[in-house]
Amino acid sequence: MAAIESVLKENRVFEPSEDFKAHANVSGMEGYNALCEKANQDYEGFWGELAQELITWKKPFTQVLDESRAPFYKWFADGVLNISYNSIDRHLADKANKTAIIYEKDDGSSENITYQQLYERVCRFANGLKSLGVQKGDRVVIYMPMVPDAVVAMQACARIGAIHSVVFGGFSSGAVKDRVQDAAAKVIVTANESVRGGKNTPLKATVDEALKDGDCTSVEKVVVFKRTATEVPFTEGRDIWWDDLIAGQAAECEPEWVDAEHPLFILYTSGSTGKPKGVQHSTGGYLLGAMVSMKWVFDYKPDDVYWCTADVGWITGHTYIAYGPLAVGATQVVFEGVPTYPDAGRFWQAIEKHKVTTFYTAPTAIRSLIKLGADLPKQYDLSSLRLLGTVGEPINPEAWMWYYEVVGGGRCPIVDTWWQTETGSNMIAPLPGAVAIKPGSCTLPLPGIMVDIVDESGASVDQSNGGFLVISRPFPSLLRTIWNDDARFQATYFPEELGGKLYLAGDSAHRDEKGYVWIMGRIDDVLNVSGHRLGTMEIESALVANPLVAEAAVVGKPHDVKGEAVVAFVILKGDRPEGEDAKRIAQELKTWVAHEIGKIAQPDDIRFGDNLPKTRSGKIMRRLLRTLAKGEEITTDTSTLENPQVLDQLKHSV
Ligand code: 6R9
Repeated sequence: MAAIESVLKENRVFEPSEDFKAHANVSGMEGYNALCEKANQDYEGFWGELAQELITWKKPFTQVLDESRAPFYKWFADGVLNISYNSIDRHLADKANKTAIIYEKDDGSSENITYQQLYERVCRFANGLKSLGVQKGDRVVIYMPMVPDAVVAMQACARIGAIHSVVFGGFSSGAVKDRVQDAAAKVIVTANESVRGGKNTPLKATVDEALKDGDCTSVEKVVVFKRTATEVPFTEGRDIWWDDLIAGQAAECEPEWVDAEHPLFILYTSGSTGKPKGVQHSTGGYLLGAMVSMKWVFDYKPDDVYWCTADVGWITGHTYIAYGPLAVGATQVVFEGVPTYPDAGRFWQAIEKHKVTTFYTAPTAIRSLIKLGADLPKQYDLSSLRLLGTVGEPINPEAWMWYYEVVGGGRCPIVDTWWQTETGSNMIAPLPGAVAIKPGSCTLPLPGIMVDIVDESGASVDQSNGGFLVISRPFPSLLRTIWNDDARFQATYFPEELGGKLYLAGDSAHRDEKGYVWIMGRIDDVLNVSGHRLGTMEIESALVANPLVAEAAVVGKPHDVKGEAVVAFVILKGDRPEGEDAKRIAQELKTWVAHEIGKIAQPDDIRFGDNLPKTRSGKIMRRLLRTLAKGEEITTDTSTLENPQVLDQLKHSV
């Protein structure tokens, strides 16, 4: 609770500077309030006008919002568009030679790609996909390193109306297999290897492993991008090199015009129960959310050099790399490497080199860079920066102040953006030329986003009381459903208990006297490790899938860099191991989880007991496990426990 308490006591306020305000896309609270007022008075008119202004439609829409099948909302449903056309083609008339992507490679070299070149690369690859038989509505899994070609692959899918499902390159073969099967993907796009931090990691081999049992019957082709010179085994008839696929393909490809509601992509994310959910996004509403936030939150200007450090495997990399910046015609950095290679000055060095104006990263990266080199930013010229952003988890005020003063020189507003895979784009974040910022608060909702904080019955709580964060009106970039699971979509996000009409975000929050939102944490069993969402259930299922394990419970404990670390309480089928045995098995289980899900899910701390603390009715007392994980004494009553003696065993990490 330490971080949260310090957040609660935070009372520093930073007003936008006159200079920033004067040039901002939304200027002053007058500007912000006017937009909110408009949204309040004519909600559909507000969104409809923005959609007309920002998106190029092949055929304009006549209806803004269709609520007839709530909560399966439709936006701009009879409008027809293509998001790749909106991201690239429409810029060619006046920006063909503008740099779209600055590819900052792992080794420190870089390469610029203009909008014209991006257009040709996307068209060639789109034609290549078509030549493999990929059609509108087919699913394509993209399992790629952070190279511009990952963006090319996503844009190419969008261009031909195929639905992409990007799987983060750090996920294991098990995760790839689950996602391929759930979406019944026809094609997988991967690379022989990724290059990060000077190290090569196989990707194609992981895909081979995911496909080796023959359970992924939907997959017809695997396209392999050659990132390194390393040869990889090919399966005859199935695998094809990217370069061979595009050889001879035309550099033009007529976009597939789709309805606004046509699914653009599926992105899997963790929930409290079961397997990861395939969050399904639309084309038109999603694009509008991405563009509006580029304009309002990132205050996009044509001469900006924008850099979002996320991986395209996460929603931030979708909205704020693959689509948003391109849709507004920005120049952006696409970074292949890691923040600490060759040293912890890498971000600052690249900001200096490319004269970055807008920099968007995660609190966990900031914390680790403070730890490794709080003085390093001073060695670089960061005067090009004008705006900073964070996303993924609450930022502690100490890290916020360092970011503000040392990186931003006290000159750059910080946009702390609260949103989710499901919301598609920023929901709560300061408009930097309008809203004064406070360290640790994501401040106020974007105009048109109706945020509330409610109790268990769905009633608004009094100001200053904590509660569930909800969004009370549908908005364009909201997920449309969970892939193949409408019932789970409805039950998870629009629960009957809250009346069935409120979008339940899964976070708790409270508001201060100015209405500023302070996120307190998840209300479900979802951990936030280095800004990545992990379901405790997923890790538990991975552990019990190991032949040695009888039962497992996973909780989070505070970690000064990662935010939260994974602690696993494990009961083996045999005797409780001790000494060297325990160490060996703990290591084995860590490796196992890395293999089942990916390294990011690997427990930091494993503890063995004869049993888990359970109530007499057999419920695991997670509250006690969380206390033990933190290394705190249990002071509450444990008399309802069936087996209090196990608490002592579970105190000790291996
Ligand atoms: C974009 C993204 C969503 C969860 C969300 C919340 C946490 C994200 C935050 C934040 C506090 C912020 N979260 N941004 N908490 N302040 N600015 O991260 O999507 O991976 O789906 O995670 O992350 O708990 O519910 P996703």
